[in-house]
Formats: sequence, C-alpha cells, structure tokens
Amino acid sequence: MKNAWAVSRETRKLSELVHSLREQGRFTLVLGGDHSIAIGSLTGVARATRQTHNGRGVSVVWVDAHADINTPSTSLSGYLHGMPLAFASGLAEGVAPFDWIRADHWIDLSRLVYIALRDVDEEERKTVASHGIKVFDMEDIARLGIQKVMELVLQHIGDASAIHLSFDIDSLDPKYAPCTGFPVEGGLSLSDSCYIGRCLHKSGRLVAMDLVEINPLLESDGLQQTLGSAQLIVSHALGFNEE
Ligand SMILES: [Mn+2]
Repeated sequence: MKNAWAVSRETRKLSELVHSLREQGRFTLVLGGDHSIAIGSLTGVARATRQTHNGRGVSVVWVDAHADINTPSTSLSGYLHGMPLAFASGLAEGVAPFDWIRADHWIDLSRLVYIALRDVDEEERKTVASHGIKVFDMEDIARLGIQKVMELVLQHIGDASAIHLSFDIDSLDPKYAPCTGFPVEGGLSLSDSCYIGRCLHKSGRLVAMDLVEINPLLESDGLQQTLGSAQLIVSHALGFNEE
C-alpha cells in the first residue's frame, strides 16, 4: 500500500471529525484530493448514523468511473484511492495500519449503489457480483436516462436511511473535468451530474458528500473548467439550484 501510514493517520482524524459533526446534525462536505479520504468520511458517517433513521444507518451513492473496492491483496497498483470501499465496508478487515476501523465504522454493501462505472478491475467485478452491489454503468444511463436511473437508485436503497454521496470528478466525461488523475472517456454529462446531486438533495436524506479527485497540478488550462463543474455539482447537491 502506498503512503499507508500517512493515509491511515489522516483518515482516522477525518473519521473522528466527521463523526462529531454528524452527531451535532451537521451536513459534512469533504473536498479532495485523493479518494482515499473517503475512508475517513464514510467510516465517520457510518458510525454516527448507526442509530439514526430508525436504525437504517447510511446508504452510499458512489459516483465514479472506477469501483474503488480493491483490497490490499487484490490491488494491482497499491494506490489507496482504489481501496476506500474495501476498508470502509470491512472487506479489508484488521489490515494494519487501518486496524482502527472496527465493525461500527462499516457501511453496508447491500446499500451501496454505483453510478457511472466504466473502468473496473477483474477482481473488483467479482467482488461487486458476489456482494450483489447495485451498479448503474454508463450504458445503463444511456439506455434508461438519468432520471430513471436515480428513481431506481432510491428504490434500491429504500426510503428510510441517511444517504452519503461520494462523488469522484472522474465520473464526468473528461471534457467537463480534465484535471483529474485517471480520466476515462465516455463519462457523465455535466447536466446529468448536477441532476444526481439535485435528486439526492430533494430526497431530504442526504447527510454527507465527498467531492474528490480534482488535481490542480495536472492541467492548468482545464483547471477553471474542472473547478466550475465541481462547484456546480456541489451547489445542486446542497440545494442551491432547486427548480
Ligand atoms: Mn474514485
């Protein structure tokens, strides 16, 4: 695992912080940066919402080109940004230095939904299939339209739990967000991305959001555009663009 001790230390702090803000009923918005920070945000939100929403806890909507569910043993790269869901769900349990993550930090994979996947490792495919994780890939979005997809997303996670939106900017087509480490062609339009945020806001159950994988060092020309896209998506998710 690359930079494991530093990532563990910082995500642990973030987990505590997010947990205490959620206990106060505050919405948490986490901006990045490497998607490994979701190890902190997800575990903090999961622990804080375990007893809320009639004990239904938190559902996770993961909008990303990648599945980010490798374990340290299946990862081909060792990058922790490809593993946050494995750590936050207990798939990678008790792995030092992430052994501070205990069962009360875990999210429930049966209430995880992926949107916009299009670059998934073979081992990740097996994990997604064996845990019955719901996926709406780019083909599904093209076929059904984003409105229908979001209807099915909400149907899958049920109508009681809190919702955590983890939004990787590389879910967008690179033409809307070029400044990211691992861009993949054929992604979401900006308007569909905003719709996802708006729809989850309207559910009234969105309690936390990550907006990640903006890397301003990569392409100075496209930076303003990438930041503009991100800002717009966040504003829709926070309810500033209600129709
Ligand atoms: Mn990601």
